Amino acid sequence: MSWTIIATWRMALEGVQEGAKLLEYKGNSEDAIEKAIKMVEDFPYYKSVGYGGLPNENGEVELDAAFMDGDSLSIGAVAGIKDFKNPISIARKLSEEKVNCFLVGQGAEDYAHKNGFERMNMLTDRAIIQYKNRLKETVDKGLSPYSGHDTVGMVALDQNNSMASGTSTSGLFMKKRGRTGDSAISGSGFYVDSEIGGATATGLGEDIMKGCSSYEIVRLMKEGYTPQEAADKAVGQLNDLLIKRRKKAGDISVVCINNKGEFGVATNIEGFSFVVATDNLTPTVYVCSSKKGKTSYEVATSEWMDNYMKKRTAPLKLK
Ligand code: SD4
Repeated sequence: MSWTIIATWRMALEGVQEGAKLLEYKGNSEDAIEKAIKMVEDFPYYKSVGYGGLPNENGEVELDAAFMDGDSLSIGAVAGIKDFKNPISIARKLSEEKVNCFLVGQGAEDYAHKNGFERMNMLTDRAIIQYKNRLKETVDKGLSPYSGHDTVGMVALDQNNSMASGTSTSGLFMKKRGRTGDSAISGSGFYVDSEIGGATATGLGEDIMKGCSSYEIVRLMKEGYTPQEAADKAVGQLNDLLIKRRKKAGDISVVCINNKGEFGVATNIEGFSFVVATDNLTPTVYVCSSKKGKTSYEVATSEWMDNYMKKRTAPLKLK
């Protein structure tokens, strides 16, 4: 029987490897998503997800996460949650609630506490250095504070044809307190329906939400487009619309799979990476480029992989 798991960015590799093992041994897609995303959240060098995530402009790490079960269409999500170790697990637990399944800020923290989730200070020394340096640059040079993003988003299909999706992010570096993007918003940052397929997005949430990109991709797959066609069409159309109406489009990248496990990917930036594993493909990192609305991708070279980790783990100094 076939299975597939796909995720945004190279940082998902170790998680996808674990998720793939589960799927290979007939584990379900929900467990695979939670396990894989937890691994990304726990790795301190990834500065845009979970522990080690970069803070908002007040120096607080506010996290967003969501979980969706493609069989029941149940959704759970948290936004702006502070001081809890694994937002994806809280989102999954919330997906079991009939109402009150999307909680923000203090309400999300109260729920997590009541349900026994582990508390943790998510602000690392490394993130503090980046915050202080950025503050200095922003004040000194008047740079826009909105930069730095790499949300992890995943979709999985298991051997019972069940699908699930999840996201986790610290959002945009130096965001306003209380700001949330697409990642916790159903249809924008993620969507999955086991009878069709699923998609997840990363990039500038403010723009992704204008196109409800994940739902749009699933809708296009339902109309008969292949995952690759659906991804290119959804990203291309939103990119063009934003340029037409607003003169500018933010970063938009998506990955998706249909319920046969075929995958697609699209981006309007250079260098978007993603990870995919199937019953026929060991977990593999690809790097994308986009020309005239068509996305192509190549297996990441070992040099690219080495540089990626070196860059993430390089010592940081206060400027
Ligand atoms: C957000 N979409 O909060 C997220 C950030 C992100 O890759 O994806 N970064 O807007």
